[in-house]
Amino acid sequence: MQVYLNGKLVDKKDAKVSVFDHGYLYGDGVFEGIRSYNCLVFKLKEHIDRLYESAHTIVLDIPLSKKEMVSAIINTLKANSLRDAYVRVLVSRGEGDLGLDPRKCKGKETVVIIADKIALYPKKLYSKGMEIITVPTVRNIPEALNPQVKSMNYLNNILAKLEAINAGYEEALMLDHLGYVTECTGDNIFVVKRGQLYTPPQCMGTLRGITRDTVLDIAKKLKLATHEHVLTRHELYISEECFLTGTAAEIVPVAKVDGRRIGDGKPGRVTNRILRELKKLTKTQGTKYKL
Ligand code: PXG
Repeated sequence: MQVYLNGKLVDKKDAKVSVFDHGYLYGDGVFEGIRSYNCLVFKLKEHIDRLYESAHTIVLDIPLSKKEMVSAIINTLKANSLRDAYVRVLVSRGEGDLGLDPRKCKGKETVVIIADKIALYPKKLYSKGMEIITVPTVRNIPEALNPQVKSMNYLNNILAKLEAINAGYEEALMLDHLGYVTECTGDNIFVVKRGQLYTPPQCMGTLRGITRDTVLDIAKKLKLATHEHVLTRHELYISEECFLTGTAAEIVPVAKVDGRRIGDGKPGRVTNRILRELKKLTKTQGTKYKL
């Protein structure tokens, strides 16, 4: 495997970063997870824009222009001869000293691009639906660490994931500090009620997922009404269908929330319809590259 590290493609065993990198010391950095399908990188511009927006908010200079970042991603995919891949782009503050002061890292930002085969949830989850559970750890509030910033500090999500796993579930539903639904640990959440789609607004402490936006676009194309609306767990429990969205997972049907069966407990008609449309898009849209 070839890994992009600060302008060079190096062998996986040589892809090493300093222990003094503030990404390692403090989780001080940003990242993106991107997918390619049959040599088409899906929503590449959107992912790059979000990466640079996250970096802007944490005052991190990415030492590549957006155009150079696109080339670096494509070159990493080519170097690994990957048609279908999951790409992880990471930009950290770089090497500093044992102190928080980010000025010490100025000009030493670390850029890493890893392209690998994609590991999805087990196939059975897609046909049977996932059971999720609300966890005690609340989603970071935007005033503290805004979930819109896809930072390298994912402890909030990891703590929630641990709580779900400890309870015997694959995925956690995270609420905000007022008890409203935000998202799962690496996926946005949707419900269907009377044939209409509902998802929490981005100001609720949810990441504005690129798959989420794609699903909203698909729904509009299918003439389904969409609402970015505050949701409580009650709205989830009484929904006809529920599903999660994310770049890695695509669309995962949810069969039960906190032990309450959703609809008839099977992937619903609207969910399947949207999934079919998403698959069509990933086959036909994207930034093309040649191996
Ligand atoms: N919410 C959160 C908190 C995320 O991290 C999504 C929603 C979905 O966004 P996109 O743009 O992908 O539709 C994400 C992103 C993993 C993993 O290993 C998943 C994400 C990020 C990092 C790791 O499952 N998903």
